Amino acid sequence: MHRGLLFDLDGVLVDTAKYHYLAWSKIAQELGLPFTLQDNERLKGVSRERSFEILLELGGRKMEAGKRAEYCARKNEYYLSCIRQMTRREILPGVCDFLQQARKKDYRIALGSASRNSRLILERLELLELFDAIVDGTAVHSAKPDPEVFLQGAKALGLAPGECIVFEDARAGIEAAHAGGMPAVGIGDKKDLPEADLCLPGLQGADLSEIERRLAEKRE
Ligand code: G16
Ligand code: MG
Repeated sequence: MHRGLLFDLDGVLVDTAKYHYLAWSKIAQELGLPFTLQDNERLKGVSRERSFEILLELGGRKMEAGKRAEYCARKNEYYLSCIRQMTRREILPGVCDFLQQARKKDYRIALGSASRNSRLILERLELLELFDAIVDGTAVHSAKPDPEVFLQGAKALGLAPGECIVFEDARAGIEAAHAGGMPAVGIGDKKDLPEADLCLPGLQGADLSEIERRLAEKRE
């Protein structure tokens, strides 16, 4: 039995990738850079600054650091204008029930996200009070696959890393969990997340006892 659950935000609790895509598309258009929905896959779980570097690489362009920071700030303004409109209807299916189930079973709950906007998003979704700790891009120096975000999450919950389970939709996040000594439940397809200890299509219908049982089986 574990005692804590660490959740990634984008792709696990809510689909913010579509808003990141809209915001980066505007920037790409302003700069005359090519950018498709397929390209956006490469930005998932990646920091804002690294995302912009990838965008520039896609168009074979270079830009000095000061200018890059300006574009990142503008992208965030576009992104925020989407986020401010979000409602609870955008919470991914099954998330609320799963968090309630976890609380009833006395698991401690933390967020482990790369986003510097995570608090605002959880507030908009009225999920903030279900979390015992928030660790996000405002507190973390090394991005996933570095385990820092999840190690800080476990620490904030007062638990050892091995007492926590990570829920992640990105390969870098699964890698981060394992590097931190935590099992990882992949949200998505096993073929996209081959390193995950087990995969679920989403949190809808997910059962914590069943997850614990499958993780224990894997350990044996
Ligand atoms: C999320 C998204 C990434 C985004 C990053 C930083 O990570 O998946 O696409 O670039 O946050 O977001 P922001 O610009 O809001 O600081 P995660 O870890 O929640 O999947
Ligand atoms: Mg994610």
